[in-house]
Amino acid sequence: MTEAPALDDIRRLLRCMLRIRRFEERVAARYPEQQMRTPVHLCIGQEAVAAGVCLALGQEDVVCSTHRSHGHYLAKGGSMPALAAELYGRSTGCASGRGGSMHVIDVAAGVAGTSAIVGGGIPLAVGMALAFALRREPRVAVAFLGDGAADEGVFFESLGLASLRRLPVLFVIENNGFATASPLANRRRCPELHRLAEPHGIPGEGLDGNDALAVLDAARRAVDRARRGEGPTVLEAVTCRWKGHVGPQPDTARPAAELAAWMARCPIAQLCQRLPEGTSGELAAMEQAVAEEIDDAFAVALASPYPDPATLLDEVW
Ligand SMILES: Cc1ncc(C[n+]2csc(CCOP(=O)(O)OP(=O)(O)O)c2C)c(N)n1
Repeated sequence: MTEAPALDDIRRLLRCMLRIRRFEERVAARYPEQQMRTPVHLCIGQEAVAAGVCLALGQEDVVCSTHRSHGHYLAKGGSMPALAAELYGRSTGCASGRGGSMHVIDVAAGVAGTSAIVGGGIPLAVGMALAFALRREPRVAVAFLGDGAADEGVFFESLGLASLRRLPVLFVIENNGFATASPLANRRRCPELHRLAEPHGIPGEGLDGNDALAVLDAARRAVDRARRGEGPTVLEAVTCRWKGHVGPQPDTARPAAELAAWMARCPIAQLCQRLPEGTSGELAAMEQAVAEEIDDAFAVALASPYPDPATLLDEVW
C-alpha cells in the first residue's frame, strides 16, 4: 500500500502554487496599464513543477531558471516585493530595476539567476554543482529548462560533464509541448525528453507535471541521490502553459480543445481535492493571506523610485 501524502506537504505545495498563480494573475491584470515595461512570460498552469521541486530543496541549494522565471523565483523563496519592483523597473527590484522579468535573482534565497538565452541557465547550474562538489559542500543545483532548451547543444554538453563528474545537479525539463509557437512534434521524433538522459548514463524520469505531489516525490529522490554523491538526474514534467508564450493573453498556439482539457486538470484544483474534508475555511484563509501579500508587494513596488540615471552603468558587467 502506498503511503498517504503528508498533510504538511499538501499545505505547503498549495500555498506555494497559490502565491505563484495569484501573483501572475495580478501581473496579467495590470500589464495593460503599460507601467511594466518588460516582456512577461507567465507560467500559469505550470506551477506544480516549481512548487514540487523547490519544496524538495533546502535554503542552501540553488536554482537557475529561464525567461519563464517567476514561479521558480517565488517557490525558492525569492522576495515578492523585490520581484514586483523588478517588473516595474524600480531601484528596489531584485536586479535593481535593470533586469526585468527575465533576469531575476535572489542570492540569499538560492535563486542564482535566470537567463533570457534559451538554455543559458543549464551550464551555470552545472558549474555551481561542480563548485559544490570540489568544495565538498552537500548542496544541490537545479537547472529548470523548457522543452525548447532541450533542443540546444548546451543541454547535451551539460549532461555529459554532469554525468562524468557525478555532479549534484537536477535537470528539470518543463515540457509544455511548445517552444514559442513550435510544437514538440514538429521538432522531435521522440517526444519523451527524459530518455535523452539514457546515453549519458543518467537516470531520467517522466512525470505528470500537473501533479505537485508526484513532482515533489521525484525531486526528493533525485535530491537525495545528488546529496549522496550519486550524480545528476533528469526529470521531465509534462505540463501546459495557459497563457501565450509571452504576455497576458490566453494561449492560441495550442488547439482550443487541448488547452481546455489541460485547464480541466488544473494543478491547484487537483491538489485541493487532496485536502481532508472540512478544510475549505483553511483554503479561504490561505487565499486571503496570499492576496494581502500581493497587495503589499505591489504597493511597495509602486512606491519605489526608478533608478537614478547617474547609476546607469553601476552593476553592469
Ligand atoms: C539561444 C536562444 N534562441 C532563441 C531564443 C528565442 N526564444 C525565446 S523563448 C523561446 C522558446 C523557448 O521554449 P522552451 O525552452 O520550451 O521554454 P518555454 O517558453 O516553453 O517555457 C525562444 C526560441 C532565445 N531567447 N535564445
